[in-house]
Amino acid sequence: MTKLIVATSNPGKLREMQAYLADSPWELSLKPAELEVDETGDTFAANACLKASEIAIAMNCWAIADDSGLQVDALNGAPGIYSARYAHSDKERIDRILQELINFPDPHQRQAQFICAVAVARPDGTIATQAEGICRGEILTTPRGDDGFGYDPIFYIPEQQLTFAEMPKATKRSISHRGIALAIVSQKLTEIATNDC
Ligand code: ITT
Repeated sequence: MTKLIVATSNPGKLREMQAYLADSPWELSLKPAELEVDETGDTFAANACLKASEIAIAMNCWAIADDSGLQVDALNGAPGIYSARYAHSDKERIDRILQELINFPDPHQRQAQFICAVAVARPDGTIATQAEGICRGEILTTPRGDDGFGYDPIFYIPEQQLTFAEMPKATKRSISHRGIALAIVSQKLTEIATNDC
């Protein structure tokens, strides 16, 4: 089994990525906490490639990274690539979004989407494969649910009548931005493990 470093410091993401990749023919290993990458890209894809590449080179190993975030239509796509830097804690980030949407009370004014870009880098830092997933929903006026992480308690999926923080993990996995991106990448990872490693 070839080792694949999961290049994230976000425990919520890590849990989800491990679940998606549980059956893959790769031995997953977490990046050391002290290895941090500056997210200087101006797109989710650029930042995912940057994180995967830099960690791969630093550890001389295959690496997978995810750059993701929330885009709210009424806020012209904010917080977008700044989702992690929008405030200091998950609660403060949620409070800021709710405050900024205070003049948009109707669900149709509160449309939003999560985006996830995933990239896999070879030990020399070149990108072997990448994919993007999008999941559309609405921002609630108050948080609901205790599961998940980040903005999950305010992201509501009308078809399920549940927020990401209320739905079973398997449901989030099947419809989420990360699930869509990782479904594509994990198929590629199986091919790479068979042909290139
Ligand atoms: P790494 O860069 O170390 O992976 P990070 O938390 O800094 O961790 P990002 O820069 O990609 O990751 O920021 C993503 C932000 O969007 C962060 O605030 C997450 O909590 C949030 N986010 C991403 N996916 C999410 C999801 O499925 N549910 C809720 N919030 C999510």
